[in-house]
Amino acid sequence: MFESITQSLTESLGNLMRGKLTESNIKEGMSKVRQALLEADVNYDVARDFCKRVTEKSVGDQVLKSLKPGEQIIGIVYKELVDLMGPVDHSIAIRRGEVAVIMMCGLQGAGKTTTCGKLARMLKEQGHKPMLVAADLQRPAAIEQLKIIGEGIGVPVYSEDPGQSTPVKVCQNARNASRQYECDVIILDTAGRLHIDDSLMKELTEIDNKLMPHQVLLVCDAMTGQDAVNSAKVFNDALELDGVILSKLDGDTRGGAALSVKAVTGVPIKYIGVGEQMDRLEPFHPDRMAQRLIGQGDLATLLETATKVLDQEEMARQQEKMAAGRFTLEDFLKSMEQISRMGSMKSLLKLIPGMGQVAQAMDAMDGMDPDKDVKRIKAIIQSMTLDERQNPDRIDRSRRNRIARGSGTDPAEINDLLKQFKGMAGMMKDMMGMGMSDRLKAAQQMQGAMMNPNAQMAKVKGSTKQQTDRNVARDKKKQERKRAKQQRKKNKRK
Ligand SMILES: Nc1nc2c(ncn2[C@@H]2O[C@H](COP(=O)(O)OP(=O)(O)O)[C@@H](O)[C@H]2O)c(=O)[nH]1
Ligand SMILES: [Mg+2]
Repeated sequence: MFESITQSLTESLGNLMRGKLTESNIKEGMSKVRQALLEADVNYDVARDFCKRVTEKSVGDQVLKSLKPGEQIIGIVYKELVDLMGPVDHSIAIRRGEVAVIMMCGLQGAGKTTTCGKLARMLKEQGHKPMLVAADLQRPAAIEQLKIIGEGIGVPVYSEDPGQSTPVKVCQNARNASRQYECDVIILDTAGRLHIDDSLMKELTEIDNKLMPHQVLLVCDAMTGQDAVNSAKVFNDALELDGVILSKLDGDTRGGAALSVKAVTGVPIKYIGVGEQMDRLEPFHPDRMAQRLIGQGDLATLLETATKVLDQEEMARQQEKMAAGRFTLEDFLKSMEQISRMGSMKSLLKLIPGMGQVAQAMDAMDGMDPDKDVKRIKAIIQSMTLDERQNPDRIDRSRRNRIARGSGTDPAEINDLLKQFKGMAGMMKDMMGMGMSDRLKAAQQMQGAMMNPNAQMAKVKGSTKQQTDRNVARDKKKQERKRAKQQRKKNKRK
């Protein structure tokens, strides 16, 4: 998400961090920031005002004479970015004994119907009983699409024969019917048009006036950049929006819409759509987004995704196996599958502070693709029998050739994987074997090393080196024993 603006913002801020800061080079730096914003399709006035504010706050004596002026300026940019996109109130007030009405609107193809489903799924997970309402009578297929979505997430869908009804009637009848189903929130999937026109606005204001929705949310396609912002403005004038949901942020969007919507319309982005599947809706957090934009990653989202999508029981089982030294290639495959549920390796890297540039560098280099490696390793393990996955020592040359053929790889690659896996399993066992306090110490050391790479790295390196030395020694001993055994067998035969 937002690769190029993140890169250019990080670069221009990085330049400010180096060298002596004066009023004139701050201004020069800010004009680069402004250019980066414009290239990301941020609204012209928004970009200009943003840089003006940052410059005003940065050139004062307080900043320039401070100990670390560069860092102060990054702090100012961060805070201004947060203010530009926020604040956001994600709550959707649903009172007991009352049916809350959420009205979705937007242009055709923006993602309304999909987002209705995502929102219903999210509310259901929060313990509510949502109902979807097919209020788009423009396209016959729209009702069918909503029904399929409702079935998939286990949420009832209210619809009427489009020839016999009107959108307003459908919505009113749905509200009455929702009591029968004991639903506490209904989500109206309204019609869109390719462009804003009077008939659309008339239809929507009528629903708005009759139903008095608790929330009117506009779904905007992030890929359309400033067009999305302009349409948000028109919709807001007619309907007084409570929030915007920016869809398709998983695509190759430049980010201009996300950065301008709030400033231009005064309406905050509440949620973002990051994929076609029903679980791809996230609350929008301006602080996390700002952190990401200035190249600081987003660990909060990473941890949230991890607790949401990883199977905690399975992870605990695997941890036990690691500790007991019974972690097999089968388990390795399972844990890789778990991690890929969180997204691609590259997208995960970008969430880790400081790793965004690494992911970008990988993009620039041929043959550096962690996702390809994962795919290859998966293919290799999948070409093994269950017995081989659990007892990799049984993989001899002929089995290795078979696995290589099955996975479209080279026998040498299988060898490498088996060797790496052996080393890794040993290291994991050592880690798990450490007491809680030792593990904490190791983690602290690692953290210290990250904050101050030169001072602490030696220690951490030392400890992993000790472990590898131990592993090498152990492997050597094992091999010697094996050789001695084979020799004894030979001697017997003679
Ligand atoms: N990649 C991606 N596609 C989306 C997202 N939201 C919706 N879509 C796709 O956009 C297309 C139009 O969506 P739809 O809900 O039918 O739009 P509507 O006309 O506004 O109801 C569909 O192919 C959706 O799968 C999203 O967040 N990411
Ligand atoms: Mg639709």
